[in-house]
Amino acid sequence: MRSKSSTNDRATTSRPAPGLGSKDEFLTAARCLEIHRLMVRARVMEERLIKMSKSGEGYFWIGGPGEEAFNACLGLQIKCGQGPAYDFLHLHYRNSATLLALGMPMLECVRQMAMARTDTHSLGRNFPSHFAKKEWNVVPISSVIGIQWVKAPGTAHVQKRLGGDGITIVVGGDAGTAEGDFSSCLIWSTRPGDRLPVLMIVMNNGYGISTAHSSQHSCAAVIDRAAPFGIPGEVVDGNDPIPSWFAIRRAMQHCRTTREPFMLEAKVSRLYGHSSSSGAPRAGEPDCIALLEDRLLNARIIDRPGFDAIHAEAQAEMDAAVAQAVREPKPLPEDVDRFVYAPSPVDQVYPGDYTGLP
Ligand SMILES: Cc1ncc(C[n+]2csc(CCOP(=O)(O)OP(=O)(O)O)c2C)c(N)n1
Repeated sequence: MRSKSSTNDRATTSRPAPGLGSKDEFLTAARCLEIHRLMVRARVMEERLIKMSKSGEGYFWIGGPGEEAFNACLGLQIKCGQGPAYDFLHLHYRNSATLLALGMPMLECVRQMAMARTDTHSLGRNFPSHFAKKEWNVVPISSVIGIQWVKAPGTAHVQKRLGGDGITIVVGGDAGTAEGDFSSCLIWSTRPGDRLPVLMIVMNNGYGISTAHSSQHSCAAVIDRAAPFGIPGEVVDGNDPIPSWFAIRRAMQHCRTTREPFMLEAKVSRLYGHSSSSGAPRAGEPDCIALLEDRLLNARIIDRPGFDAIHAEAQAEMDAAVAQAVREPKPLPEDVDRFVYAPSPVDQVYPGDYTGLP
């Protein structure tokens, strides 16, 4: 683990500290509060989504409580836009804080949970937090784990060929790295003469559903598996936004400037179990929001009423989003295969046969 942030955030005078962290890795108070607010919005949203899955306003929940610190820092540093000049995002189903950091309103996430036809990510037909957003290069998130790893070298290849500093960011859980797709990513990102600007991020929460990481992987860290390919890596405490911010910054900088891959492994908590299928009970793991709030209070950057206002604001946004999304229309039968297959010239040759095979 490279760095622990902060050494001594506690203000020694009655004046607020200018920020959190150490001399080498320091975030201003304004940046800390921006990250904190995003983390709170993501948490409030996810906790309500869990309730929706239990109340019949939705049917299944999976999401990112416990990954907010790292994911908010990731979203704030992405070069966001459409096309290869911008970063491509091959995310997983625990990245809601990243999307909020990019500017997504909660309503978009709630519409997917409520299976509303207004859901722009999947027309109300996919699981929650399975985002797809062309304008931000968010490649559709699949519930088939691992496949993002094998798609990532494709967008990175285009980015390398066209020039510019756009990079490809691929995110997955630790258990998913046991899939062959992860190895394919390592191999295709490091072909001789064609190494690619892929930032590989492994969110290590210690489990794949109920399989403990220690029972599956024989190496000490997932990044050790990148070393034989010459891919540098770093393990970071993903529950702490300060080292996370700087590890992401270094990793992005490496990929942007060298046009080569890098691997980051973030150690995070899984605060509500795997999904609603395991009941989504609260786990007794470290909570990144509580940890950050303690430090912000100690540094006198904000007081308790300040936190209350931030939580209330997030709650109000979520209440309004739920009230709206549950009233909106559901998909129609004819929506079932809309946007599933892109039109192609073969359609005219073999009308009605999507495979294009004779
Ligand atoms: C190809 C495939 N195999 C199995 C599953 C079932 N499955 C869904 S999530 C999951 C565990 C994923 O664990 P990890 O990659 O560590 O991510 P986490 O959910 O812990 O964030 C499994 C096995 C699946 N969706 N797709």
